[in-house]
Amino acid sequence: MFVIKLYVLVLSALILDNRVHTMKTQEFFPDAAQNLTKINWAHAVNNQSYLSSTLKDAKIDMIEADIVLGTITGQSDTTPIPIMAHPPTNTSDLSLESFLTQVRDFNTSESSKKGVKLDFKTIDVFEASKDYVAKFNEVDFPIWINADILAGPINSTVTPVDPARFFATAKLFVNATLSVGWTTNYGANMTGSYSSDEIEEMIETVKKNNVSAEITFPVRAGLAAESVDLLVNLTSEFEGSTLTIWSSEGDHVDVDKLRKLIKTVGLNKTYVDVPSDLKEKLHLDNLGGGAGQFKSVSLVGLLVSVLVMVINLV
Ligand SMILES: *[C@@H]1O[C@H](CO)[C@@H](O)[C@H](O)[C@H]1NC(C)=O
Ligand SMILES: *[C@@H]1O[C@H](CO)[C@@H](O)[C@H](O)[C@H]1NC(C)=O
Ligand SMILES: *[C@@H]1O[C@H](CO)[C@@H](O)[C@H](O)[C@H]1NC(C)=O
Ligand SMILES: *[C@@H]1O[C@H](CO)[C@@H](O)[C@H](O)[C@H]1NC(C)=O
Ligand SMILES: *[C@@H]1O[C@H](CO)[C@@H](O)[C@H](O)[C@H]1NC(C)=O
Ligand SMILES: *[C@@H]1O[C@H](CO)[C@@H](O)[C@H](O)[C@H]1NC(C)=O
Ligand SMILES: *[C@@H]1O[C@H](CO)[C@@H](O)[C@H](O)[C@H]1NC(C)=O
Ligand SMILES: *[C@@H]1O[C@H](CO)[C@@H](O)[C@H](O)[C@H]1NC(C)=O
Ligand SMILES: *[C@@H]1O[C@H](CO)[C@@H](O)[C@H](O)[C@H]1NC(C)=O
Ligand SMILES: CC(=O)N[C@H]1CO[C@H](CO)[C@@H](O)[C@@H]1O
Repeated sequence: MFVIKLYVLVLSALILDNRVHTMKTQEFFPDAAQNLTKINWAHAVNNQSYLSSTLKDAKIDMIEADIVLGTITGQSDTTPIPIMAHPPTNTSDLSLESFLTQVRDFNTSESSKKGVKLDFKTIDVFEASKDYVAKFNEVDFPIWINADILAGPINSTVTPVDPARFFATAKLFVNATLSVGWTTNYGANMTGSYSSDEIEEMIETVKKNNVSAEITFPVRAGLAAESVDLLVNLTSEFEGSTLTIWSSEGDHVDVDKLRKLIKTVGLNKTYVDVPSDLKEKLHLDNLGGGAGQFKSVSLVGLLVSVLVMVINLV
């Protein structure tokens, strides 16, 4: 019995070792590769009950969660470890290690599949987490590593994650998606936009750090809607980069302008992680013509009809 167990262990270690590692999001969700807005998100999955229900929810594709240094509720150990929580909370019933283990086990045993976006709130917790994440970077599901590395609108006073230290540690995760954004100060009764200085600073920071991993820029819906030209320029600076539009519950958002942003940047370059009422208002099923992919579809259609006409004539 023991020998068999040992054999199975060694064998699975060998198989794991030869595995092709962490998958790109578009390869993992091929049905959404040309329309990233099809990917459905669960946001702030920072406790065990929400993680359990999210894993059971077949509609969810990507799980977004926040990580801070803190302690596990009910445990006497007071040494801070990476836990799932949003500041100022620093206790949770879920550690990062347990969170990742559960998503990995789910991906191994279920026919459905999910990726994760890990929002590291400080450079200290990211550096303390790298060994846990490295373990799971060897497994076939998308891992996004998010941090707000620059101060952003509107004059946000939240301390950003140090960009140089962030990219130095992130270099370990060549197959992860790096999600790098700005701290924000925004809400219900506010209007504002990203400034050209803020966009320039991001372009310079990413270039300076020789990033080779895939990049997505998380942008807050209400601010992004007022920054269409700047954000189009930002994504065009980095080949293969995408936007991830997110929003807090209740944020003021100009829906028409946000639709224009998604249409201009393209459905194949825009993830949409916003509350469901806002996603419905966007009417993504009816973005209207003008996006490149619609043009190429109709061009093909035109060619086919011309061909059919020619064949009919002959
Ligand atoms: C990244 O992916 C490539 C190709 O799938 C694989 O060979 C490599 O080992 C992976 N690297 C890491 C650090 O996971
Ligand atoms: C778990 O997280 C969800 C979403 O953030 C929240 O609505 C819920 O109240 C949390 N549950 C507990 C027990 O903290
Ligand atoms: C959690 O926050 C409280 C209140 O700010 C603080 O007293 C405590 O030291 C923090 N615990 C950890 C582990 O950071
Ligand atoms: C943000 O800061 C700039 C420069 O200090 C200032 O001109 C601007 O009025 C501030 N904006 C808001 C909304 O406070
Ligand atoms: C926004 O404005 C409305 C109406 O003026 C008010 O009732 C609400 O409390 C305000 N919300 C915030 C977050 O300031
Ligand atoms: C980026 O690459 C350049 C040129 O190879 C090098 O001089 C620079 O030190 C690198 N920067 C970082 C942060 O690795
Ligand atoms: C976008 O980039 C183009 C070409 O580099 C430039 O002419 C234009 O001013 C930029 N637009 C904005 C809003 O920064
Ligand atoms: C893109 O996905 C959205 C769902 O988010 C859907 O409503 C829309 O019809 C899709 N558009 C295209 C062109 O596939
Ligand atoms: C997105 O779609 C446009 C229009 O069809 C195409 O030109 C572009 O190459 C596509 N980009 C990606 C990353 O697939
Ligand atoms: C590690 C692992 O087995 N990952 C799996 C996650 O789920 C997808 C879909 O079932 C599989 O293709 C992966 O191999």
